[in-house]
Amino acid sequence: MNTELRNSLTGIFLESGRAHHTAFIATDGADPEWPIWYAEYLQEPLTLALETPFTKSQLVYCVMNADFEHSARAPESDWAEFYAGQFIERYASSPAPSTDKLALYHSHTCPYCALVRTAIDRLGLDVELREIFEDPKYRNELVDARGRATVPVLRITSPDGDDRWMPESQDIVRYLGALSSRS
Ligand SMILES: N[C@@H](CCC(=O)N[C@@H](CS)C(=O)NCC(=O)O)C(=O)O
Repeated sequence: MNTELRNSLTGIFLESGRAHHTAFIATDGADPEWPIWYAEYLQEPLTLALETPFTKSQLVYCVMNADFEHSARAPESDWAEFYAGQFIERYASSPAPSTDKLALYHSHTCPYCALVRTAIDRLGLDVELREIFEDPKYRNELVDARGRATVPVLRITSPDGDDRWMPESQDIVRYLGALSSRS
């Protein structure tokens, strides 16, 4: 993975943490509206680093989601490094996309999944569809990897067998759009 970008994002998150602590020194860092503060602070540096025009509301959602994933999946790990990984997974361009294998974990009844399937059809991409209620094996794979069965999730498998699991219909559609415009 792109080490330079990872280090740069980790630095941005660490710096934001320090700035937040300074701003809320009187309450020892306590701030019930912390996602709003971070969204404001991070908008410019993340937009520049990831070349993605983030809105503040998108960042509120993203930092809350990164926080949730950090607590659920890797509470012992360094939060700034974890957030950097999350943002790279979702927003950085991925190398050699045409050699990655794509599989969508989805369900027929989920409207968010329908949005992704429509995008796949429109873009004419080769994505294997894995219905989690038709085949319990797929549901189990998803729960093993992500700790929950929320769909849609795009599984991106690199030629050397490394997996990335991308949740969120909008992120998936954006990612697929970027893939198809590069091919
Ligand atoms: N914000 C998510 C929403 C995904 C979502 O809510 N999926 C529902 C089905 S439509 C689900 O999997 N719910 C069951 C669960 O979370 O375990 C997205 O846009 O992908």
